[in-house]
Amino acid sequence: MKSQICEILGIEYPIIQGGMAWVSDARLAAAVSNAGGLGLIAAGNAPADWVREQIKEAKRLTNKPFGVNIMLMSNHAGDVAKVVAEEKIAAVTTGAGNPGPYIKMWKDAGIRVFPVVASTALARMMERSGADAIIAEGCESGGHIGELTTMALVPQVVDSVKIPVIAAGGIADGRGIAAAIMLGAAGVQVGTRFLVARECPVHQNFKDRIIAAKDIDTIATGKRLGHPVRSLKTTFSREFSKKEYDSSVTNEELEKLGLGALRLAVQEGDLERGCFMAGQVAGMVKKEQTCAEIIEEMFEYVGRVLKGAAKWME
Ligand code: TUI
Repeated sequence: MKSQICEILGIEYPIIQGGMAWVSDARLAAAVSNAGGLGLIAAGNAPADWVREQIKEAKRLTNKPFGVNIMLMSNHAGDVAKVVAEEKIAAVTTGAGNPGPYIKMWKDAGIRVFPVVASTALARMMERSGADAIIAEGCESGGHIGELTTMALVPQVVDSVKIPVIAAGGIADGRGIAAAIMLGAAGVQVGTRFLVARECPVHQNFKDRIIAAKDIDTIATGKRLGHPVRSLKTTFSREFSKKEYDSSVTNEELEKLGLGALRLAVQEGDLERGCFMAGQVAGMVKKEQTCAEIIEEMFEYVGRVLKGAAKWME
């Protein structure tokens, strides 16, 4: 299956691995790229030196294109932006902000730029700033989320820009990819399913929780702080949610509660105090597989679904 995204990036399948802070390192990124997708190292809140090391490690582990995801709320975002330009990686994706000020520097370095947006306004602004494609991310996603669902957002972004659109949020199997194509997307971004990839370095408790999750087992918290985050329902997220509706708890106290909770989930597997960011499709993710198995299974199914779609026109 070829799309404009495959041509732009020189990859085999139009699938980008979601940039997951604390999770997506060189090992996961290289495994996804070696399997024919675009793997990403997530910079998250990490300092620029860590990102440089991971890029060098990924270059050792794969000769296929890979990228870096930059979380723009990070204090290190500016330094990381420079490092990726110096290292001349294939692509940059950005999240949780407006990457406008960095786009020219990345384009001058020959890097493809794919901003993640949650609205048509930012999508249009990014196209004007020189983005190569837009990742339209619905609120089914894990982690930091916008307001609209993938079903509502993707076709509206497709109608707003001329560059290719990649659908993100709520996609875990071939049916999701086929649906994204029907909405006008040229590719997909997948996070949650890669969380349980064999090559994914998260704590086993994190994988076990994803595999055990049911449809209604995620919750969005942090709306009051202006940055809603979707994670699995756990002691931490239930407690956070309760405090969010308690007017005697200050915003500072809430912010403090959230600090470090993602690292505790990813590295320590802390079931009490960890924040296990995951998308609504966690309930569809049933087993640990290699990145190659995940990608091949997803695209084999897309072919079958799309061929079967013609029956509706008989
Ligand atoms: O960025 C993400 N997902 C993330 S980032 C992250 S790390 C984090 N940890 C704690 C609190 C907050 C974040 C975990 N998950 N997805 C991409 C995404 N970007 N979704 C929505 C947006 C977005 C939202 C508003 C992009 C731009 C935007 O507008 C900014 C502006 O200035 O207009």
